[in-house]
Amino acid sequence: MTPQTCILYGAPMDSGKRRRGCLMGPDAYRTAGLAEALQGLGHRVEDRGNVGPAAFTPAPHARLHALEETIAWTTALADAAERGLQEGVPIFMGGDHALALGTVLGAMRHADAEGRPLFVLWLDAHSDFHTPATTDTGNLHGTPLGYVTGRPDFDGFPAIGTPLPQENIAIIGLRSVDSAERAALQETTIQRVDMREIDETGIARPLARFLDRVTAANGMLHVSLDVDFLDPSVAPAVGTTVPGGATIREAHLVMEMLHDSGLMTSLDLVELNPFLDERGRTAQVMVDLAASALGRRVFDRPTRAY
Ligand code: HAR
Ligand code: MN
Ligand code: MN
Ligand code: MN
Repeated sequence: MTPQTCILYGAPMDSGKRRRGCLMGPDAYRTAGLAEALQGLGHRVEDRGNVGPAAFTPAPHARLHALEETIAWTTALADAAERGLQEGVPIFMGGDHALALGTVLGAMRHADAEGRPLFVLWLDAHSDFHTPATTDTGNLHGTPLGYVTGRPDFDGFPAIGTPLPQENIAIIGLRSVDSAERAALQETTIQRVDMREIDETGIARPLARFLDRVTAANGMLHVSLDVDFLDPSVAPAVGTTVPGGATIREAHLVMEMLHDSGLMTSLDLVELNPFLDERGRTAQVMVDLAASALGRRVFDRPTRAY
């Protein structure tokens, strides 16, 4: 296995939705031993501490929750991702999924500078394809894929430059898509893999199809892993549980295939809400999944039993 430089950033962002607790995520990942697990695989690991939002003035908005704070985080996290990618594989310990507004933007800037295309793998029950105008909850964690693909109405957010091409995105694990998102998604070339397809064909086939496209394009690959990709029975610590999610083995297979592909250049671990966890088991599962993406084999000892 090729040793890599893993750069950990805490992103205690909690502004992407109303239910609080994701700000405890970075501490839970540190407590569960993420750095040690990656070090144990032979990687060089640096924990750069926590990122914080750029300066902002809170201004109540009629529909959108914590808009100004979310914009401020987006600015700061885009910078962190862009810098981290220059030095290694940045791993963002979230924080809610709104953090991907920034991390994907930073990855887009980096890929642009490298003259390589960026691909995004979104592992999630949800499509997170809203715009600030279409979200019915006002929770901006439901919007990052809308933002990076250049959908309208992201007023006040950093300009994205050239949008991420739809065909460079795969969403795997879908089972909760709002009607406005569904209508918009149907007009796109985003590869959408729902739980039914996973049940019918297995998870490896659609993932391999996507990874082959990344390889063919010599692309960089940002992976965004939402806790609710997993079934709530194995990953209860998330505010937006949806039954019928990926099993531990399906999730590990995805991570193992990512490692075998050698394609992943950055990673988000998002939506962990330690306030909702049971004796740290969800944090532990997420640490094990991250370790699998970085080379842990299935016959290796898990970080801790769960
Ligand atoms: N679609 C719903 C909404 O907009 C739920 C979004 C949940 N998004 C999270 N989890 N990032 O994926 O509120
Ligand atoms: Mn999400
Ligand atoms: Mn989700
Ligand atoms: Mn393997």
